[in-house]
Amino acid sequence: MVDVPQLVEQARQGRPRAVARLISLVEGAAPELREVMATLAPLTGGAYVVGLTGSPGVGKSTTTSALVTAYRKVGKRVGVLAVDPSSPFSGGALLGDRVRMSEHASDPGVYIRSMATRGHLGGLAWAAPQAIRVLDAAGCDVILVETVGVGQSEVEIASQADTSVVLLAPGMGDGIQAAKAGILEIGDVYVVNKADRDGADATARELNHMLGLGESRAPGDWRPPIVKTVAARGEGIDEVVEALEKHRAWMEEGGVLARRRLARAAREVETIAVTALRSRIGDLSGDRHLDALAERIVAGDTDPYRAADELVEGLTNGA
Ligand SMILES: Nc1nc2c(ncn2[C@@H]2O[C@H](COP(=O)(O)OP(=O)(O)OP(=O)(O)O)[C@@H](O)[C@H]2O)c(=O)[nH]1
Ligand SMILES: [Mg+2]
Repeated sequence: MVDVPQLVEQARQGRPRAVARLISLVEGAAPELREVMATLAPLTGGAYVVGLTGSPGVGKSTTTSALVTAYRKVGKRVGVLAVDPSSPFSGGALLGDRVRMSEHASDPGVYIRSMATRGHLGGLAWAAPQAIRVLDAAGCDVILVETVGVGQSEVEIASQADTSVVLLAPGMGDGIQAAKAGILEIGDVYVVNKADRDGADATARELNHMLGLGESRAPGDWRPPIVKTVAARGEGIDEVVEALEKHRAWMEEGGVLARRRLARAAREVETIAVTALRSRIGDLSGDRHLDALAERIVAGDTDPYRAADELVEGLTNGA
């Protein structure tokens, strides 16, 4: 038996093993998951969640690590969640990340966790947001969420963040790749990393053009800044922090932060409900009620839409 309230209390005191245990309960969809989430609920909402996305090798982990250093300097507690939506394994692509973050491994003010989100339990789309809740309740002031890979899942995870950072690097045809993947539009802050290489200015210009950043905006609208960095040497990182703080202040002033968090909560409920429904429907193969509906469809007595309505109603009423 897991003593959830005790575990949560220890996590709040900053004990890394308690935080790790809680995230494992979440990730494994343990029977205690509901009690964990219920216990955490009143303790969340204090953390600022920053998502970092971009093509493989662009420098997300290096930038994340440098941001951790910057936030630690001003005494913030930092959580790092590296999410790999394409892999059923924790580790793998994320192993390199651990190496790059190793300088923070012994810092009790930093909590680092990798998470694979594919492979079981309906894609675990719901798991990353719940892991963020654990870090939030554990008292992290800032949570940095790095997503490996490019694609829809990345956009999905970015939507869990208060502020999304999109990273590019010169000479990778990156702008076009990112545009194709649909991640170009989601940035609140853009980082052109590896500015020590040729072409950083050109990449920044191209980005500026593609996003129409030079065009005029309505007063009060957010104009996403483009920051050039050499994350490997920590250059430009203070400017990234400054851009993040500006975006956060802008969101707080205009009520955008509250609206984003409402939308996020709504999506969380939706994802959990859909996952639950899907798993109940999956449990139905060979079910008599479903078989009977199928027979009625084949016989022309009902249509698949009416049958689906009946099925869903039956499932939710039986809850
Ligand atoms: N020249 C140069 N190399 C950098 C810079 N930042 C990171 N790198 C190198 O780029 C490589 C990839 O960096 P990572 O931080 O692992 O990139 P990532 O985006 O996290 O990679 P994945 O997690 O595999 O998608 C590493 O070898 C880094 O040392 C930089 O500013 N300049
Ligand atoms: Mg990485």
